Amino acid sequence: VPLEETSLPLFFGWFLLPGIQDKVRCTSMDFLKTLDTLEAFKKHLPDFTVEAEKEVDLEQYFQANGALHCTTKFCDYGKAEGAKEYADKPAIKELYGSAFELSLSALFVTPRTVGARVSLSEDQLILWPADAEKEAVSVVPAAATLPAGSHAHITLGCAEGVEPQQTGFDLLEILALQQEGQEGELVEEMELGSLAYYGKGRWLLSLREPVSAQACFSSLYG
Ligand code: 2AM
Repeated sequence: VPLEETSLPLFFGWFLLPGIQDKVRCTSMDFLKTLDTLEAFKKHLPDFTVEAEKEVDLEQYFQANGALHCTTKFCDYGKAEGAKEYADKPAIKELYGSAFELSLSALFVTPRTVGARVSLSEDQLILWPADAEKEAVSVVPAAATLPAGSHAHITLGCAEGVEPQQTGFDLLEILALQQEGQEGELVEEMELGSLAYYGKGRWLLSLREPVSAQACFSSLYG
């Protein structure tokens, strides 16, 4: 393979620093541990999994994958559309290796993924690809009408056989429902925040106190 084809990373993104990774994993585990004991969750279990009679241990159900990060641009070593244009942007080069504070504003769970919503600041949106939401349109049509940055997330775990890419689609689906005016069914005020149900096994916990996560803007060659 010629060098010019391998000089771009698998993806660019914000990588959470080790201490905060542990904290976010613990928060997510606490949430999963509580969620699967709630009567409301048990009531909607058939929406969550086809094996209706069984209980679900959510901590076992999802598999963690690698260092926690928020992908900005998936480059696939240069094969992804717009990869080179993104890597060549002055802001990307300037801010490469810089520290940021990401704001994690919600946790969500679906039968496929568990993730954290990242609410990007103006400064952080500079690193966000202009077409990030539009790229998801084939999977989530309403994504085209969502504000820039809506897709920003951290994958915390995937069900067996599910690709991490799914996490962002699951988030966009929930945000699209909210934009249509569906508030979700408020299920419970939890210690961490308010829990709402959006049907089809989709749960969103809006954090009372957003988690502030230190992260380094960098890339992974994988
Ligand atoms: P994620 O950002 O939702 O977690 C390496 O596979 C990383 O790139 C993962 O973090 C993954 O999903 C993301 N990723 C994989 N394929 C992708 C794609 N086609 N588009 C956008 N992101 C992708």
